[in-house]
Amino acid sequence: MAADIEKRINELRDTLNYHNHKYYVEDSPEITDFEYDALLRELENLENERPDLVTSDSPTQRVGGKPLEGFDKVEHAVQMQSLADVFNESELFAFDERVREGIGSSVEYVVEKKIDGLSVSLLYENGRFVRGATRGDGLVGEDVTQNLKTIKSIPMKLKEEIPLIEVRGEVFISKSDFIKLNEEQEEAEQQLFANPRNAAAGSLRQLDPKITSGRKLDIYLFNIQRIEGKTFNTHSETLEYMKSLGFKVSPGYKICSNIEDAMDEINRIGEERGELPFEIDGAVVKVNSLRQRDILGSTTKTPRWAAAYKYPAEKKQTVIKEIWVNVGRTGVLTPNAVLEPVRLAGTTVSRATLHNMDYVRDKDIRIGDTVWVQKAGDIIPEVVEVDKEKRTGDEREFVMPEHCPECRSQVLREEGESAYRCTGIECPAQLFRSIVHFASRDAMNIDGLGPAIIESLMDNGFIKGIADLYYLHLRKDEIIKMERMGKKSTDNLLKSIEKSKANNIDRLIFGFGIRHIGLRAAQLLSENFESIDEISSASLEDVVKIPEFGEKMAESVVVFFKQEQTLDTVNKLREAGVNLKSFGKKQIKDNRFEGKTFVLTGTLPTYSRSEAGEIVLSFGGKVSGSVSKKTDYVLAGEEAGSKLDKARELGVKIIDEDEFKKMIES
Ligand code: 0OX
Repeated sequence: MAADIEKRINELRDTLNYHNHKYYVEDSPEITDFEYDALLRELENLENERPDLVTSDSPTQRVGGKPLEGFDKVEHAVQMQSLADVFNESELFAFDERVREGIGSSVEYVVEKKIDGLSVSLLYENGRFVRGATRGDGLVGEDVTQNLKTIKSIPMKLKEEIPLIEVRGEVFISKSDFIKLNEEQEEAEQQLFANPRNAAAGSLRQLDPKITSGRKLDIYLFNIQRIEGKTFNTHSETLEYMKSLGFKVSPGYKICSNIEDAMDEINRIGEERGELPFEIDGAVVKVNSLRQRDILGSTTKTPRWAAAYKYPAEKKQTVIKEIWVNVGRTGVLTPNAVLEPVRLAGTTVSRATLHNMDYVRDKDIRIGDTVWVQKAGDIIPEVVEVDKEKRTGDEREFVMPEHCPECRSQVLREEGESAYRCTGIECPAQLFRSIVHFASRDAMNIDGLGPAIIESLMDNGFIKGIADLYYLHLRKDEIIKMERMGKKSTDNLLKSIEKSKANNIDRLIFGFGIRHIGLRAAQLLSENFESIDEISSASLEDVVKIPEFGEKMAESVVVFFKQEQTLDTVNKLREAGVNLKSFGKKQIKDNRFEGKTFVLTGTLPTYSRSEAGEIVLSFGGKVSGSVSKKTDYVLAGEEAGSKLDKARELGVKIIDEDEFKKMIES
């Protein structure tokens, strides 16, 4: 029986490795994701029964490592050299002359695409992946093994059990996954990545492998750094050998019999560049013969047998027909140029971002201008320069609208910020996000109202603003008929909505998603005013008086409650019977947390963050939104992100919910 389990585990690992290779390396899957998942689950179950049989290269071990404190340093056994750049044909021909002079005969070259990502080395012992490292300065890099394991095209086990091989490649993210990732970053109000290379680097250098695992990283291998027990004559032989071991190798490399052929291939790649699914920052020309490479040798940093040909970023001229404003899901207004369509780096471009108002002003971009456009990181078209010589005098200056083009609410620009934001609580551009936030645990805590249901309710036209949630009971029959709903779920949903009517107003204020008003600020507003109506009619001076409140926060509150949409929403909430009166000041139980500051991050097992925050306050402590040296405790739950990293960096005490419970129960 025990032997049977072991046999089945090995069988499953081989099968999973085979299908993994088919899917991620060869791009020709033979089974469905569903079938793959079933096999993986079977393996997981067997490994749970026999934890002694779990090996680090098992397909189940790709994600699951714990967040690291930091990366270990790795000294590279073979230096990871960089490449000397050439920028045009004559520089390439000069490189070829130096090569031929060094060798004394003609040479064959290999031309590869230069993938724009992050260079890494992968070490295998007896056919098993044992360690991966970033290039660093070429001599010492960082150990990112856990993160590399999450990249499915990296084999954990090679097709041949050779004693030792170390290969080099480039980790990258495809253009389409880069765009998706930035959309997600925007959604989470996180910093956007400037280009796919930064996205790949940022993802690989995450201390928490779960974050890396959620990013769609891929790899192309292009060099054997060292190997035991095998020799080769040419670079192309090494590439083919790497392929036979199961690696995903530099795509479409070409052997060229002289530099003219190499130049033709470089030009061809330059033309198809825009159409490629991944970003390249040039082409690499390498001497094919390994013996000739040895003769040529290296300078301190770069090999004499290779060169990187850098393409100029393609730029085209066109005319700005109009400038219109896009309202993002976070309410930020972005000016966009509507262009006379122009073919650029593989696509027809008719829109280009102007980033923000500062950019428009600095470059003096006007409607009707003839401009140069380029693709930022070769993907997102942007206006880079105005051709002022072509001005006729008919150009018009662009002015940011004072009211949101989507919902007509006031647009607000805060001091020191370049972003203009819509302040409308019912702005359709922000609605989905607003409702998800309104229903969340720390806000109105409406059980059963998750993103999928919110989306269906919106698609069916049942909610156009948050107040509509409190009128959903009138449409009960229609909701029951919605996909995946039914009577029981509808009853439960309506019950949770009904229950939330009795919440204190701190939850409601936080739920409104007013800029700069987090949990603590919402609580302070509820403690310092008797009702939503009183906050609504408060002046800037009244609000700024609240201890801990700054100008920015106060202005944000006052502007928000001045909006017609806000008053309208508040009235609808009142008519629906939602509590708009404050429960008053929180009672302090005892002062055990006096002088102590807590930061709450991640999802806790039983408390919501606002519940935990209320407990801290009730014991006289303070809750802060950011970690600093002054923080005493970071209470961290699942998927705690940068705050946890910062706490580790600063050596702040980190506690989990159990420890927290002990502190409050004692
Ligand atoms: C790439 C790439 C980078 C190997 C030895 C010297 C330079 N980004 O795609 N580097 C190299 O070659 C290294 N080849 C490539 N294809």
